[in-house]
Amino acid sequence: MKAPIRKIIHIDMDAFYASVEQRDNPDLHGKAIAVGGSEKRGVVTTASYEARKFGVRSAMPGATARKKCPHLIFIKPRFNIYREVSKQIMDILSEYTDLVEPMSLDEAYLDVTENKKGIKSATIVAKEIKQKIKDKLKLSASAGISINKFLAKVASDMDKPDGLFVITPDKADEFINKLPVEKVPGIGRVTQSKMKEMGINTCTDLKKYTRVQLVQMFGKTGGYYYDIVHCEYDNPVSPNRIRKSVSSENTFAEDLTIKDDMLKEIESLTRSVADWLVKRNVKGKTVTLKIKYFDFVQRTRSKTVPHFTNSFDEIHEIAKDLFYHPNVPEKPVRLLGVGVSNLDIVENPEGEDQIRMQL
Ligand code: TTP
Ligand code: MG
Repeated sequence: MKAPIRKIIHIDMDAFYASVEQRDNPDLHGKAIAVGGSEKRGVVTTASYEARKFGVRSAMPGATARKKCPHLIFIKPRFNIYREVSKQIMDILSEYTDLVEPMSLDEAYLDVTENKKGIKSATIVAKEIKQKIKDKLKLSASAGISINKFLAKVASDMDKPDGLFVITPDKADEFINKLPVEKVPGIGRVTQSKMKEMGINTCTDLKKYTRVQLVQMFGKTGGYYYDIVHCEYDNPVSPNRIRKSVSSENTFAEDLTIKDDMLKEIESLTRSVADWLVKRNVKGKTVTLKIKYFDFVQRTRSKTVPHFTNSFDEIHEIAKDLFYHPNVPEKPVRLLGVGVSNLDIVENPEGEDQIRMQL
């Protein structure tokens, strides 16, 4: 018997940190605010929708944000509060199903094919959830509803803020065909520009390649691209997965032979790992550098520090130290990777215990 089509919901809070701040301080209602630092090295974690109108964005340096929006109000983040609110959100989701997979503080997947309330329509479940979040927490969420996690996530972003967007099974193919690659979760900026160079702009363009070709072109993630564009992606919603590490690695089109190029690469890999950690307010104790040489010989070396960190500078220093390890052979390098493990929280990854970011 064919398995029933799954009903997956992706919930993502609107301007999460900023909305919590506006909720808790009526003076901030309707105002352009940024959560984060305005000082020299400060970064915006997120901005209220009022501030986004001026071009203020997540990960933007505070000084740039101030220039774009001179009346912007900067608020210091209160991570403990966001964690608490996150727990309350996840509790609401758990009223409907135990198949809840939190992806970060403000985002989760639910499989409501079978649900605790016996509601047939996933759209009705999503509406109820949004209303509960509004009533109980005075916050707004966007929901995406579809047949797999990939489409549900894309859908939740279609109608933000306070959105509700459904991609029904019969419309899935048509939707995927039109989807530009920059909207596909997991296709980062570097891959996007690689795809653009190859004339791949939409998922229809990706469909022109076989699975084997995509794997040859993009490594293991090529298989994921194949699955999502052909609607064969069916990674289940998996509660209680523990994320043990985060890493970022890159295989080069041509082996690197110049030390400076390797160091530049290590810097950019460290940047994406540190960004990931900072975005989620997660820290780790162990930094690992992975090097694969042209002859496929692989070395990994790690260093553990006594305290938790997610500082780019600190992780970068350690990664460079590991690179300068006296026994590192001087041979052309085909792959470099930087990872951080021994994390201070339990998180739910997409897929394996170890998540690898796409560069
Ligand atoms: P997002 O869901 O990406 O953003 P958001 O909820 O603020 O806004 P949207 O309505 O577009 O969903 O991230 C959730 C929270 O994670 C966000 O409120 C703050 C934090 N965050 C960072 O700290 N750094 C970042 O670069 C991003 C993107 C988010
Ligand atoms: Mg959000």
